[in-house]
Amino acid sequence: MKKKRPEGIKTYSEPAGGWGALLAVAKTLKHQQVVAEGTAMLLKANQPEGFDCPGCAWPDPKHTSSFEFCENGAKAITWESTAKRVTPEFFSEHPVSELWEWPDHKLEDQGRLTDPMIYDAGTDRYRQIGWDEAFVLIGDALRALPDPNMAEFYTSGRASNEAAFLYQLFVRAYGTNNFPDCSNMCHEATSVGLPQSIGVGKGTVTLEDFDHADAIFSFGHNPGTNHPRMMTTLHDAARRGTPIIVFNPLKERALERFAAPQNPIEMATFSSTDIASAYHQVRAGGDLAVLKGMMKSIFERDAADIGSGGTGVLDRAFIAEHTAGFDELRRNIETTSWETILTVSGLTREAIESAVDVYLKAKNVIACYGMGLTQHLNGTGNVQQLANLLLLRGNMGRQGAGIAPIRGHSNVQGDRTVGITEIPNQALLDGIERAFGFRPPAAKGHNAVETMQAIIAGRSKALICLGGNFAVAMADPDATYPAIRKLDLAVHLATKLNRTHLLTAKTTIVLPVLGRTDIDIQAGGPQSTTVEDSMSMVHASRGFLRPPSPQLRSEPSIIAGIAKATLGDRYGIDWDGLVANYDAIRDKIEIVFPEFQDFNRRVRAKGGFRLTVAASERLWNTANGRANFIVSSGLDEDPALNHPGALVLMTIRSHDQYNTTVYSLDDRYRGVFGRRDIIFMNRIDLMARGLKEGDRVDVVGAGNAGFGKGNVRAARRLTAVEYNIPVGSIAGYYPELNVVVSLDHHDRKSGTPSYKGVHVDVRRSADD
Ligand SMILES: Nc1nc2c(c(=O)[nH]1)N[C@H]1C(S)=C(S)[C@@H](COP(=O)(O)OP(=O)(O)OC[C@H]3O[C@@H](n4cnc5c(=O)[nH]c(N)nc54)[C@H](O)[C@@H]3O)O[C@H]1N2
Ligand SMILES: Nc1nc2c(c(=O)[nH]1)N[C@H]1C(S)=C(S)[C@@H](COP(=O)(O)OP(=O)(O)OC[C@H]3O[C@@H](n4cnc5c(=O)[nH]c(N)nc54)[C@H](O)[C@@H]3O)O[C@H]1N2
Ligand SMILES: [Mo]
Repeated sequence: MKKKRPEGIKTYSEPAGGWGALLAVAKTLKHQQVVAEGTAMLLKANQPEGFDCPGCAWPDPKHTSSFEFCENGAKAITWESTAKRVTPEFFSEHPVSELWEWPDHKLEDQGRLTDPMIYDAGTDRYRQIGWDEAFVLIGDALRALPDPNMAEFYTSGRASNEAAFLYQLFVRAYGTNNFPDCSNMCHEATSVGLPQSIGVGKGTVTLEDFDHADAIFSFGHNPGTNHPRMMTTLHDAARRGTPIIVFNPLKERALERFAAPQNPIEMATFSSTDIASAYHQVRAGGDLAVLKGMMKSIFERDAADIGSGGTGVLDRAFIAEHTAGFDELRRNIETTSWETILTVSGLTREAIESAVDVYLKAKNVIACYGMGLTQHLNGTGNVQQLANLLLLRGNMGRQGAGIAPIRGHSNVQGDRTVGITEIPNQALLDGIERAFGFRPPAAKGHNAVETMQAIIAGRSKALICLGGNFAVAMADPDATYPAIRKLDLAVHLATKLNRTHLLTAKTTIVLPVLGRTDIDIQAGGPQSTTVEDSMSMVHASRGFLRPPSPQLRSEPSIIAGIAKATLGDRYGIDWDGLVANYDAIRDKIEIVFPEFQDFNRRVRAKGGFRLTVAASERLWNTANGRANFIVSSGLDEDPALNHPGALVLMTIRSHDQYNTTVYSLDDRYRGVFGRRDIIFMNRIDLMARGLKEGDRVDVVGAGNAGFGKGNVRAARRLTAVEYNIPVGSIAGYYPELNVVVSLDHHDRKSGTPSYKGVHVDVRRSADD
């Protein structure tokens, strides 16, 4: 007998991509009432002469000018180029307390912000304000703080290099390094882990390297949804017969099979290509065990080979010439038992050995990874163990081999490159002094978690956000929301309305910005901005849609306005001159960061240019000048060791969302339609709790004190969905589940919140 499934839950058996994707784009275009130009815009995306898609940070294939179809890129673009508007009239009709009750999806779906607005507590409404008046209020409030370190300056990774560079210049001239950043919640484990391992916090491969890889390993990322243009690369590799080994608790459809919308045969015949040659459903948080297991097997095979007269399976010449720490690593791996490795990973010995077979057979290996590795208590350790695995066979700094962190926001990597960091190094401080003649503060500032802690403690009194939806993206809203409401000043540069804007402080100002798709005209004429993708390629981007309102200003010009109102002519920085023509900003970037040498000329070349990544040339900018094998002790993410009986919750993205932006309530590939209030669980975990699919449940956070000790962190009345997921792991949607994540549940080394390793229990809802 066929079981009745909960409402909106189906089994989706189509491949990813294909006709389903084309249909989804058509729907989005209609829903957003995209202006006619918007459709033409889609055709320009990721073209050498076009603009950079705000959807993700995957690079564009060089030298091609054919339109690369991407369903979620299309959604990102149409979402921005919508014909819907949020006007002063909208705000006068809806008090903030009413808007607060709206779902996140509905808030953003109202369209583009058209005017600068200030919150009026008397009427509980936002009302229009002039730009200059807004700048003066912000400047006065910032100058009124007794210490610049009492202000926090958040950046979300859509900001261009030019905007981010001006922003960090302003903030450092103001006097602080408080730079919380979306990257702190994302690839911070990469930014902290890889510099220690290989001397650079970025990936070492280029797009071309994928053509030369003999095997591709994929850990914890979902490209069919989050980096759809990567599917072209994986699809090509799979068709060439390159093994693709996936480690992911969920069977993500695009990693199983994919129909390329630009492949006429697959489209006409409804066929598809298998992507993963082996798919290992590791337990959430089990990657450290997998990686240690693979290395353990490699050491065992190496010893056996040498024992029988061979030369071993390691790249000994590379290890001797380029690395340090090999013996310590081997000792650490030898002390880790197979029993622990298998329990924590949830995989069989055969599965791990089969992955090692592929790894050792391949001359050149690329390892890709995403949030499944970084957003864990041991995120930095995970990243470093992956680097160790590659270094054992010299899979770093040669063609067809290397490490590929798959970045999030389209310019999150670039923002970091041009100075958004709470820990400025000597070179950055010297560079700013060289370019602008002042010495910026050197003291470490706040990252995202530290920012929220300072706001909660009342130590910080102002928050300025260059984009994003900071409060919703962070953990523990029960603690952060009331704290943000106590600030003196909250300022948001934004394209669309979101919940963080509704957390009103003493003075709250929302400033509408031009998006990536909009034409940006300054005193010196139409401007382009630049971005850096996941593979360190820097290229120009120019929007060409008419802006949604004549009131909108560009991010650089707004930052300059705030800077002038705050700093006057401190240090003699010519803010107007910088904004008149962004070439002037790029000239300064080049002085501060010599790797941008000849920036304005090189960025005008077709396809842009690649920033040097020393590790790609086997130059190791580490303290000891070598690539380091780094030990990560224990397998301490085993939930049983921390909270007996706990389940491990991973908070993930649906197919129809962009971070906190929810395009629709569907998650097609996972068979979820019209809802997000669900939790994916294994049948065994359901049965163990006397539950079945369709039951209403509460997900209760374990916190630090363990369960039941006055802990009220919970997401209530979710519907349990029986799903193909390892026993002990459960999954639900970000950001709704951030209520169960505690703020101090983060990677000890990088501060990355452990969004994929939340210790929870699931209980039947009380009133059910
Ligand atoms: N359309 C769209 N594109 C996006 C985004 C978006 O929200 N929507 N967000 C952008 C941003 S900022 C980012 S950072 C990236 C995010 O891109 P991804 O890194 O793909 O992020 P997630 O969807 O959060 O999770 C990735 C995968 O990790 C798996 N996973 C969870 N826990 C574990 C684990 O412990 N081990 C392993 N091996 N796997 C695990 C999940 O099953 C899921 O498949 O995408 C960017 N691009
Ligand atoms: N539980 C859980 N939490 C997570 C994650 C997770 O996997 N699980 N992922 C984390 C990750 S990887 C990230 S990167 C963060 C994301 O955190 P954020 O980057 O802060 O969040 P977004 O949802 O991308 O921000 C959306 C808002 O950005 C604004 N915006 C869009 N385009 C522009 C633009 O061009 N300019 C400006 N100024 N504003 C713009 C719009 O107003 C929109 O409402 O969330 C993190 N939080
Ligand atoms: Mo991200």
